[in-house]
Amino acid sequence: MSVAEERIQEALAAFDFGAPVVGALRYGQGHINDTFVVHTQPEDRCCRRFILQRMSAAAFRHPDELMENITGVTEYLGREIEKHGGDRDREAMRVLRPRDGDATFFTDSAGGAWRVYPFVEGTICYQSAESPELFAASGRAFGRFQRLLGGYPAETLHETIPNFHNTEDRLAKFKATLAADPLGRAKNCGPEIQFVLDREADCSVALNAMREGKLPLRVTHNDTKLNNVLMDEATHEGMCIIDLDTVMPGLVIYDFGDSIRFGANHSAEDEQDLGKVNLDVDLFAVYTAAFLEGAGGSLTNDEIDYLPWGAKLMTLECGIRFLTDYLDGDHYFHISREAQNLDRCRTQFKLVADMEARWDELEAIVRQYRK
Ligand code: ADP
Ligand code: GN1
Ligand code: MG
Repeated sequence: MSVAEERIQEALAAFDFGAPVVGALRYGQGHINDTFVVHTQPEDRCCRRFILQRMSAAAFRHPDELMENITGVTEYLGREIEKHGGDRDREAMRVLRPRDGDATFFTDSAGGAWRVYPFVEGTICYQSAESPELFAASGRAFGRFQRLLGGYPAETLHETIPNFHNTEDRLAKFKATLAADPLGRAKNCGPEIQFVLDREADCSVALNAMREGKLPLRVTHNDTKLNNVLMDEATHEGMCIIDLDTVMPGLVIYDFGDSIRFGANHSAEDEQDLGKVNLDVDLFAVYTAAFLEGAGGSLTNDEIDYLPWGAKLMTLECGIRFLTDYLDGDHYFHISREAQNLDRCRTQFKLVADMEARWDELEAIVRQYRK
């Protein structure tokens, strides 16, 4: 997905970076937004960097509502962090507003919505859990994030992507796309389609538990991949949670589960050799301990019991979303090669199969933390 140079220049001109801009380069490995790092050169200091992002129009229909959520959440987090004696500028993001008016983002002449954050320096963004300690640090950070937002007025949050983790709805959208099969790609993925159809009942498990009152709605991040937490370069502790586009009311098992999906294995999300894609149960155990520590005892026993379901459902759901996007022509997740979304779907389903095979072990791990 290329972003025209003129649009980038237009966006750069809309913000006051406090010093001349010397360049803007594509940055990061996010699947959704178009991200650039902006280098500036102040006269008397060394280079300062910013993150410039064009928010995905395919994912987010209402950038104004999205940015209202993000300014509300970052300001709230900033106050909580200061209250606890933390460093507000490194532990929470800030939004840099455009120079004119009081908007929190800039709309270019083609309708693209752009925002800017100061770059959180002295941090590393990892794409895979290089050590159990690192994965644990991300778990503590996401658990703490959940706890810090415990008092946030959830009713003021907009639903930036309706039904984001409504797995029943994801299944229905998959079936509709499969029925239309707009590009005739269904013939390439018979086993993957069957894998989903065989797990139709699973798609309702968390939602049923919520409807029965077992799992409460909380303010959750909903996209807790390892590359959405910046780690302190010196201590390797989780420093700053980023990618707040999907902070919305949700179930805590979603945040736990999405981290397991992405991090409790040793392969890339789009690995083509499925022999390399295996659930690491030890990493599952490490993350469970760390997330619950970060969350500070705030989870109920029911929530703890459903943690393995969070892992399985986030992984199944993500695989369903990749498969749907593949069938639909790759409009949602950025791709850099043909059939990448099908490869991503296959890794997710391999992990789901592993979770099913080792279900008793996962349940035994979480059971230790019941109160
Ligand atoms: P996407 O929704 O496309 O994943 P993200 O908001 O996660 O977009 O940003 C993509 C990448 O940009 C991140 O994985 C991270 O490497 C980097 N990034 C985003 N915000 C910051 C920031 N404030 N400071 C440093 N790096 C950042
Ligand atoms: C997207 O934005 P990013 O790259 O952190 C997606 C997640 C998926 C993930 C799969 C807003 O996350 O839901 O789980 O890709 N984010 C959105 O890697 O759809
Ligand atoms: Mg991201």
